[in-house]
Amino acid sequence: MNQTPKSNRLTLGIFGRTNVGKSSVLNYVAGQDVAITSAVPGTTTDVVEKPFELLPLGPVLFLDTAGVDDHSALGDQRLQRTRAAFERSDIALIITEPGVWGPYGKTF
Ligand SMILES: Nc1nc2c(ncn2[C@@H]2O[C@H](COP(=O)(O)OP(=O)(O)OP(=O)(O)O)[C@@H](O)[C@H]2O)c(=O)[nH]1
Ligand SMILES: [Mg+2]
Repeated sequence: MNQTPKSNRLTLGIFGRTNVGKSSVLNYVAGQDVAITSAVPGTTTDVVEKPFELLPLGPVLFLDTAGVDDHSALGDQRLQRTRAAFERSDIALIITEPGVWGPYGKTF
C-alpha cells in the first residue's frame, strides 16, 4: 500500500476558511501530527500532501490547503494553489464553523 503511486490514490482535499480546523481534521484522520495547527489564522500557507491507508477505503491522498479567505500579500498565490488542489481532488471536504455558511462557502 505504501508503494501506491499518488495518481492511483483516492484524493481528498480539505477546504474552508482560515482557522476553521482544516489541518486538525487531517491530523485527526491520519492519526499523526502531519500539518502544523495553531490559533493563528493563515498557519497553512501551501498545500500539505499526506498519503496513507484509510480503511476500509484503501490508499488515499489527503490535501490540506490554505484558507480561502487569506487576504495577505501572498493570498492570491495561495488561492491558486488551493484551486489546483481542488481540481486534483476526487472528493472535496469543506470544513466550516457550526452554523456558519458565508460567502466563502461559495468560493468553489
Ligand atoms: N474548539 C475547537 N477548536 C478546534 C477544533 N479543531 C481545531 N481547533 C483549534 O482551531 C485552531 C485552528 O486549527 P487549525 O487546524 O490550525 O485550522 P486551519 O483551518 O488549518 O487553519 P489555517 O491553516 O490557518 O487556515 C487551533 O487552535 C485548533 O486547536 C475543534 O474541533 N474545536
Ligand atoms: Mg491549516
